[in-house]
Formats: sequence, structure tokens, C-alpha cells
Amino acid sequence: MSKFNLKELGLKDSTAREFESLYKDKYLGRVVCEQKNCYRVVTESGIINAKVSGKIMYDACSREDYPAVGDWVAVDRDEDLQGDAIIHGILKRYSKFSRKVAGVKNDEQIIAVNIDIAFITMSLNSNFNLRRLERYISTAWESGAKPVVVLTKADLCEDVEEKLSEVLDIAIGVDVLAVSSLTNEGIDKLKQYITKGKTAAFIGSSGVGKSTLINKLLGDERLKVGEVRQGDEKGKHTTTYRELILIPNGGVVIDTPGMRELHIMDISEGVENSFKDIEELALNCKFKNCTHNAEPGCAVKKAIQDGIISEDRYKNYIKLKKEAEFMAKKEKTKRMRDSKKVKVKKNNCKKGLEELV
Ligand SMILES: Nc1nc2c(ncn2[C@@H]2O[C@H](COP(=O)(O)OP(=O)(O)OP(=O)(O)O)[C@@H](O)[C@H]2O)c(=O)[nH]1
Ligand SMILES: [Mg+2]
Ligand SMILES: [Zn+2]
Repeated sequence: MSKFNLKELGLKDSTAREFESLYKDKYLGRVVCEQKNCYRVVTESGIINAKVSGKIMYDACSREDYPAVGDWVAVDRDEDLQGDAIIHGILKRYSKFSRKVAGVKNDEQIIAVNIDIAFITMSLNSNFNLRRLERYISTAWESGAKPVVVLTKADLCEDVEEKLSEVLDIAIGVDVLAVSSLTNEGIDKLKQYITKGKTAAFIGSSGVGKSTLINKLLGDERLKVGEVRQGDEKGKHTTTYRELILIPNGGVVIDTPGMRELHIMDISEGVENSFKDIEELALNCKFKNCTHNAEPGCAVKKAIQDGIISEDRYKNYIKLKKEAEFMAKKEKTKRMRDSKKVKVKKNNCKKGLEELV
């Protein structure tokens, strides 16, 4: 008898079809948690421990080639009584929210995959920052998930309406909610997004109340919630790993550890989507290649002068565009390097075979 219904766990028809065509003698499961190369995977029969196959490890060029929380995977068993099950393949991802690892390396860190909604959480007190929000929204658009802004701790804010309108001005085409886990304001609205079969991830800085909100949705205190520092109200990084949680009578949510900074990968398309207002204005510039600096007939500069868009928003747009372009170049070089690596691996295999014959 099945314990879990995979559709309720977010399984889409396309993924189910892909699995059936590729893996005849395997079981389908979803990664709920990952800790030091050890995965917890939910299948129809229950939750099991699993590891990746040697082939996945051998073929992997980067982090992207390993399973992440939210992934659908093909496992060899649906029980782990005789030891960890083996993950033999990762099904195609329909969305991926990732960032660049902090520091000089350009490695990618995957925050969540196969999510329908990215709840961008920001508190209405000291964590409130429109420029940071633009960065998160751009990344969310790039991820393929629908961004929804969740402004938390409404009970601690005296000018909710004003802040809401500031956010609505910059979050073009994005739903924005103000919520409070203390007074329950906005919680019903939030619940409407998390319906059966949908997957939503809570993403944002530490201490904004992501785990508290998920506990609200669960109706119990399952997730650990932490204090915030006195003074700047920064969180203490209470959640330390990503986890996928089934909401009774609802969909699936992913809790994520609070981020210090969101370093971006190549999110060029996401930036274009987030800053549609500026992109559209730029079409009216006199010169096609206008850099919106000092050219005559610049529609963007005029909009700034007329107060239609703020100078800060414009500056952030330029900054994000440059960062994304830089990362695009880096990623291109890496892809070329990886394809060479794959070729070398293939040649080595061939050589190995030839020597055997
Ligand atoms: N006043 C008020 N406090 C809240 C609200 N939501 C959360 N808090 C408090 O904020 C603190 C941090 O909450 P968490 O849920 O741990 O925050 P988090 O975003 O999960 O933080 P990390 O796990 O560190 O990323 C806790 O002390 C909560 O009680 C709210 O709506 N109003
Ligand atoms: Mg947390
Ligand atoms: Zn211009």
C-alpha cells in the first residue's frame, strides 16, 4: 500500500512520463533533504536514505549534476533496510533557484529546484530593502518559478501601506503580500498559493520568519525557530539545511537557511523581466545603442528627471545587468572547459575498452 501520493508531493505528468520512459526497473522519489552527500528521498512507500551512484559522481562536472532538494530522482529501491538506496538518475528540472557561492570561486549553489512559487520573504522592519528585493525578484524570474513577495512581521511595522506601495512600484507583475505570524494577518492569502501538487520555497535573509510561517501552515511547531539579535534584528541562522515539507491538505514547501547575500549567477533574462519598466523606456531612446548616460534624447534619463523611476532603481538595474553579464562570460568559459572534460573522460573510456579487447 502506498504511504505517499507522488502527485500530492508535486509530481508533474511530464516528469512521470520521463521517468517511465527512461527507468523501467527503478522507483521514483523526491529529494526532501540533503546533508553531506546523503539524501533523504520520499517514494510512494516512505522516506529512505539514499546516495548517488558512482556513475553520477563520475559524470558530474559541477554541483548542478548532483541531486538537490526538490529533485525527482530514480532510485533502485523503495526501502533502505539493507543500506542506503542508490540514486541512478535525476529527472529534468522545470525550475532552479540558485546563486553564486560567496567568494572568488564561481561555483553555483542550488537553493531549490522544481518549485512553482518562490516566496521572497523580507521583513517589514529592519530587513526592508528595495534594492535587495530587486535582486531576489530577478533571480526568481530567472529560476522559472513564479515570484511572490511576502513581507513579514507586519505587526512590527507602523506604515505597512506605505511600504506595500513602495514594493508594488518595483515588483512589476509580482504579487505582494503583507503577513504577520503573530496576528495571522495575511496568512489565509498565503495559504491560497500552496495548493495540492504545488511546490513553494521560502527564500530570504535570516530571521525574517520563514520557518515561523511554515509552522503556521503546518499548524504546529515542527521547525526550529530562532531569536534575532538585539539592535539590528538580524537572524542567527537557525535553519541550517534545506528541507521539503508536505503541508496536510495543501502542497509542498521548502524551508531554506537565511542568506547573507544573494550573489547572482547569469540572470540576464530575470533582470530584463524584473526591470520591464526601464527596458520599455529604453526603446524610446533616440539612439538604439544608448547607454543612458549623457546621450541626447535619452528616454530613461528623462524618466528619472520626471520622477517616473528612481535613480536608485536605475543604478541597481545597471549593476545587476553588469554582474549578470560578467557571470554569463564566466559560465560560458566553464561550459567549454566542462565539455572538454567530458570528451577526455569519453576518450579514456574508449581507450580502456580498446585495451581490454
Ligand atoms: N513580531 C513578529 N515576530 C516574528 C514573526 N515571524 C517570526 N518572528 C520571530 O522572528 C524570529 C526569527 O524567526 P524564524 O522563523 O526563525 O526566521 P527564519 O527566517 O526562519 O530564520 P533562519 O532560519 O535563520 O533563516 C523568531 O524569534 C520569531 O518568533 C512575526 O510575524 N512577527
Ligand atoms: Mg528558519
Ligand atoms: Zn537612453
